Amino acid sequence: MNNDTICALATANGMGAIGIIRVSGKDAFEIVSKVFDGKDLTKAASHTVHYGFVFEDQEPGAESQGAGNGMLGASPRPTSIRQPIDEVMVTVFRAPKTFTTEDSVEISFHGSPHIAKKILEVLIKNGARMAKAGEFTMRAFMNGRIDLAQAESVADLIAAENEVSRKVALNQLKGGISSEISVLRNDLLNFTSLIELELDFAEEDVEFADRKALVALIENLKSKIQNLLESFRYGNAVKNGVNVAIVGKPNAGKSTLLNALLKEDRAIVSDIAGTTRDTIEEVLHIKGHAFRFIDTAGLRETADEIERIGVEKAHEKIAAAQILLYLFDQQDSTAEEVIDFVKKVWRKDLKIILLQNKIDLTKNGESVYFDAVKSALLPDYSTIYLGISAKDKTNIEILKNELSEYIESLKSEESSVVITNQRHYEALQKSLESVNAVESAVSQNIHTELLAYELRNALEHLGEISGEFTNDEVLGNIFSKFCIGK
Ligand SMILES: Nc1nc2c(ncn2[C@@H]2O[C@H](COP(=O)(O)OP(=O)(O)OP(=O)(O)O)[C@@H](O)[C@H]2O)c(=O)[nH]1
Ligand SMILES: [Mg+2]
Repeated sequence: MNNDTICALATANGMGAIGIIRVSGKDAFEIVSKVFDGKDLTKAASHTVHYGFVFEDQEPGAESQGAGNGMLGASPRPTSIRQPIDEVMVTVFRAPKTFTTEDSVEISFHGSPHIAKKILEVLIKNGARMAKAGEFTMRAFMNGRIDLAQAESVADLIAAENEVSRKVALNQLKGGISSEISVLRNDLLNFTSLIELELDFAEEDVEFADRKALVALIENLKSKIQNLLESFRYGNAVKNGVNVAIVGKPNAGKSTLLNALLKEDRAIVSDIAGTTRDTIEEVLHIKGHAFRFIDTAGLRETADEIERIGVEKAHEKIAAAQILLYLFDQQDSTAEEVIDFVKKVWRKDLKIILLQNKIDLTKNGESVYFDAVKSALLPDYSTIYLGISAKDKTNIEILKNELSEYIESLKSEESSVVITNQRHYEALQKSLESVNAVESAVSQNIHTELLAYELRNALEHLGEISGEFTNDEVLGNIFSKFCIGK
């Protein structure tokens, strides 16, 4: 990796009180000093801030339309004129205690996109180059300041839109996942070294690695990896939000419920069956978790082509949901219909909440099918049953509590570390597969060479998460998703 000097706007592109341009690389101080009239930055102490102006060199005549340019052939070519671009504060960070571990400078200017563009131009003219997406963070990783999982958490932290995802990303940035994985890897590494030592003494038929202890370690590894894998259901919900599909027959009150949850008239409500055609999605944060509520077309057989497409879409939304709110109205549905529906869409990873709507119309707000439905579905189909009135907003808060409690219940009790990243999840799955392969290699007393091979595989997959084993394609893929300046 080259260590040329890179620059980019670090703040959001747009107007603001202050904008910040980051410069990093071996010539950072020299390049910025060339365009800065304040202190000589090459002599400035680390972590100090300096006031001054950033200048650009303007060609003479650039403003006076070139009048008289070159007329007196004998006179020397006039030198360019320095013009201030903006009044700035410049912060100096000396290697190695910087984000990238390289010499770095941050220029704080008045937050105008035009000024940002001009400052970047003079930096580039003086030897810096525009940073690629994620290049600052990539340098931090390449220079060993953070591992790959931590680098990825920088992106997650910036993207965090609620409390829980912020906390999880921060924990990852502090090295939570990396340290959990490295403990697992180290144990495995010790064994691998012993097994490889056996290979060196192959003729002597010795056993350095205690097979019984290896089996115990494998058991331990398996359960720890499984815990991490399980945490992904929660982690994914934290990072990407939870899809909650609102489904039911036409007129059940789905759109009324969406509006009640959002506390605004988002979807059209009418007593004409088949009002909602397209799906309507809105995100609502409940107790620090993001829920994506999806109102769908009422489920029924229909000759109307557009409505039929809507019903098809509703089925797709059920397939992609983590939580299903099935709304029914006792005037229009039987307990059998509700039970049949649950059995039809049942999946292990789908939480079904049965909502009997319009309890304002039943006697004493009774949940009429509760007993019948519960006894028919338990114990195999675990559901929640709740009577609500979407119109009167009765029990809507209870529903919200049920939703956030369900998400909290996905949290693993075994491990405080939460996997939120699809790449980590896949690496853990591969690790588990190879640990299983090690296990069967040991139990079948397979040749040491093969055992060593399986062990190395497991080590590699575990090492993928922190970036100990990786390739340029994977790195390119990760960092290209960052924005420029990160
Ligand atoms: N009494 C009463 N009426 C309700 C309640 N919820 C909805 N309604 C009425 O039921 C009718 C249908 O409501 P919608 O919210 O449009 O129903 P939907 O399930 O979205 O219907 P489609 O979009 O056609 O599938 C409207 O007249 C609502 O006012 C409720 O809790 N109580
Ligand atoms: Mg509707």
